[in-house]
Amino acid sequence: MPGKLVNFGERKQSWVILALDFPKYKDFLSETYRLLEKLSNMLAGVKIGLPAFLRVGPEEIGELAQAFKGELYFLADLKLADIEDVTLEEIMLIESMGFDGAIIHLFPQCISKPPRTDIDLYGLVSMSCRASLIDHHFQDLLDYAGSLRLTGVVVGATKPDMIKRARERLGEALILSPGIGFQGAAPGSALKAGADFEIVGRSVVFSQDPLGELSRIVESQRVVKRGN
Ligand code: BMP
Repeated sequence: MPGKLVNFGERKQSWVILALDFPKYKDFLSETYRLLEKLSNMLAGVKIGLPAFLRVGPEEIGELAQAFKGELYFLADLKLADIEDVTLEEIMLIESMGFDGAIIHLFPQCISKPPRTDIDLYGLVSMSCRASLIDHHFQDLLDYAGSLRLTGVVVGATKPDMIKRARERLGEALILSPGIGFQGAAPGSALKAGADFEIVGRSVVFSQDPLGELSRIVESQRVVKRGN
């Protein structure tokens, strides 16, 4: 399982995870199927956020994940930041829905040992927004992520120095970086700083030409990859 996301990236030559958050459409689910069919050749994965989850519900999200199995990596971003037993229950339910991975927030530090699960876990250790309280404890959070032996971490693309520090501290762990496009970070910039995947939402989803916009982002990534 840990290599699954990496394999999708290599196969598609795209290191984009599309963030699906905003239930902008009247019929979010059927629009999402159409969008993913159009974009799937150029996406490594899809991140399902809480608004989308609340809009369509777990059953239909599970069906969406099943429909694109083998084509896209499905990552659940349900802002998990609870006591250990509750978080473990949430992870188990996310796994049973067919997701390949889940993001957990590490700042509560409630998880006492590496969670036993077959899905990949990514610990959020810094955010793309200000989040200065979290950043104040960045090194501790990196150490904590290391001790939990997670698949990877989430670090904002708007903070390239922190991506570099995460890479130094965590070696081979995957680094996922949101904040590309709409939040100001340039496509490819997080990869350049040492991230493995860039999470992109609104700049593609809200574009008049999502395929064109995604193609431009992927091309920037390929340029960075060729330079590495
Ligand atoms: P957008 O490209 O539309 O800004 O979306 C970014 C996505 O990444 C959203 O789903 C958001 O919840 C997520 N995200 C983020 O932007 N910053 C973080 O620090 C952590 C996130 O999960």
